[in-house]
Amino acid sequence: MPRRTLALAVIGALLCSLLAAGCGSAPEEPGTAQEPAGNLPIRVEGAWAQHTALREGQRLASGTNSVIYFRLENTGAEPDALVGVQTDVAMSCKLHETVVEGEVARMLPIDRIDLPAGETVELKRGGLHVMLLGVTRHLVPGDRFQAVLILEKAGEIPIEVEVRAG
Ligand SMILES: [Cu+2]
Repeated sequence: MPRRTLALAVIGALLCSLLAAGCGSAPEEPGTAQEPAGNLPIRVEGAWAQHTALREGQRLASGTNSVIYFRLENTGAEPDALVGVQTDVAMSCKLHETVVEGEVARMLPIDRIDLPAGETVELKRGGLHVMLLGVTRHLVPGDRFQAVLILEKAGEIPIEVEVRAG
């Protein structure tokens, strides 16, 4: 690749990662996050994230990703859907599902996770999950961080996520 083309490609990649930074504005309200205001029909349980620290003192590689899992219960009479997630521990968050084709598991981006009325949907390993792309700090087992779930009808639900080793 000629040098000029290479430089443009690098600039393009930087711009893309800047534009993808949709995740950085989650409100930081320690101690107040777990109780949703009002009587929201959506309950969030067991939120945890995969740790990033593989070895003590290891530096966080750029482009490190992680995952958040939780259960969502829709106790209401109306269907709802998870349409987005925000947190400041990652450059961006995407909803993914894991699809197994033969021996190969692949992750596919999805627009929404439907929550039928009266049902519980579990995000778990090998299935639906929230992908944290470009983690901005080490996630150490025992840490907690804030995230905001964005529901189509219920709106924003702040949650606290516990970091676990897996
Ligand atoms: Cu994924």
